[in-house]
Amino acid sequence: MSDLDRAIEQLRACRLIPESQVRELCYKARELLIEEGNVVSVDAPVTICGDIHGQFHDLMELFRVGGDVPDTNYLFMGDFVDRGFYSLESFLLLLCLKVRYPDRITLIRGNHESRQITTVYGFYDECIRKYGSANVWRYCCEVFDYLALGAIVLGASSELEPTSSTVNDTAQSNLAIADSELETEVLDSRGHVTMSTYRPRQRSSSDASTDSRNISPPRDISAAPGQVAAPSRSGAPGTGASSDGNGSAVTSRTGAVLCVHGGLSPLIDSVDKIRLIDRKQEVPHEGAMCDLLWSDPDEIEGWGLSPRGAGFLFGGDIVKQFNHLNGLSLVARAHQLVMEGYKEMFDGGIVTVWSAPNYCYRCGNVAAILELGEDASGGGTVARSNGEFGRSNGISGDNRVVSPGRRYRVFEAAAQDTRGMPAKKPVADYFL
Ligand SMILES: [Mn+2]
Repeated sequence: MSDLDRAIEQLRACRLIPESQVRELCYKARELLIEEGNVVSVDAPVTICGDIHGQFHDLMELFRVGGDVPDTNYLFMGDFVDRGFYSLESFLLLLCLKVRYPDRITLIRGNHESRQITTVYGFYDECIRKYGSANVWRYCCEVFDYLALGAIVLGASSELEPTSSTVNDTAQSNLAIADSELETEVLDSRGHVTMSTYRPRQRSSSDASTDSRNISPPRDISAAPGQVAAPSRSGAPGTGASSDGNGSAVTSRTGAVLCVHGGLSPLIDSVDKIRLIDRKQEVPHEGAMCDLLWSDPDEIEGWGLSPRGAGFLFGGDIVKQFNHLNGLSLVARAHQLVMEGYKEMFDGGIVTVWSAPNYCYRCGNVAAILELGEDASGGGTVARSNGEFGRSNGISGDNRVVSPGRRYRVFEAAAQDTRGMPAKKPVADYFL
């Protein structure tokens, strides 16, 4: 077993590795990350995750729900550290996995991956407490400077694959068929599905009825143990057979998915402009790089000032235009606590994914991860050699792209007895 595999095993057990090994790990990680562009290209299938915030035991729960690396490909959208008690164990494990399986895991930068923020919100203190000096904090911050600012997911399927074996057999037999555009599975602490919902694909936004398309998952996750509330569906398990004819109108190409921690910037009108940023630095207080890590979508028109004091608020019109101009079907972002784990806004043009259940060990929220399947039909986006993706050639016609099938797995915090942790004093400013 290599040193790296040993370190992974040790960190999985929530035990830290020696300082000298952290130093070596961070050096290797930087060598890898320096080769990545500001916007990493990632092929589906991939599972997209939001904020972790040092909640190590919940990260383990996330892997139980979503599958282990390298069996499942992961894209983490930043905010690995601060707030929780195990920022070191969480970030170092993810970094080990990145170095060990570089093509299986993508890490992008959150606004907490910063010297200034970690000094205030816990990671710096944790490093001092656990290692006795600021050395490890310094090594980690040097890695932060090299993390990508975003990722583009290509080749996502517009249809969902049957669910994998991460759910128990009983539930799976009820859930195996998923020809829907959007599916949510709520899992309890034992990995059992307690609720499942789905929404059939809609052909276009114009024929959507007046009902809100800001999708939120069901609130009731309190099904009794053993009670599986998943609805039964037609179609034989494992066949992927479609039970409702969607017609052929929407089998064209699936738009790419842009992943960033915060959101859009008034200084950035194309994905290519993100590629031009000099990212290898501390997160600036303003400018495009700052906005990508700090901004939030909001029910406004155009741009607005952010109450966070950094980044901007942006409305549905901004998202719609950005997605259209860039051939995107979806912006996936994190950064904001969502009690239901995820929240789609603006006709499904943007989604917030939040992966820290019971945030700060007291918010009472559930967490979610977003699974995008692989398009096996060959009709997906095609990456070009220059890094661009399936964009209109200027030939007139419908530039509309199809949304990818989205499966949200919603999960609760790891059982209390697996963590051994004290109650924490109340923390204000959750929005940071
Ligand atoms: Mn954040």
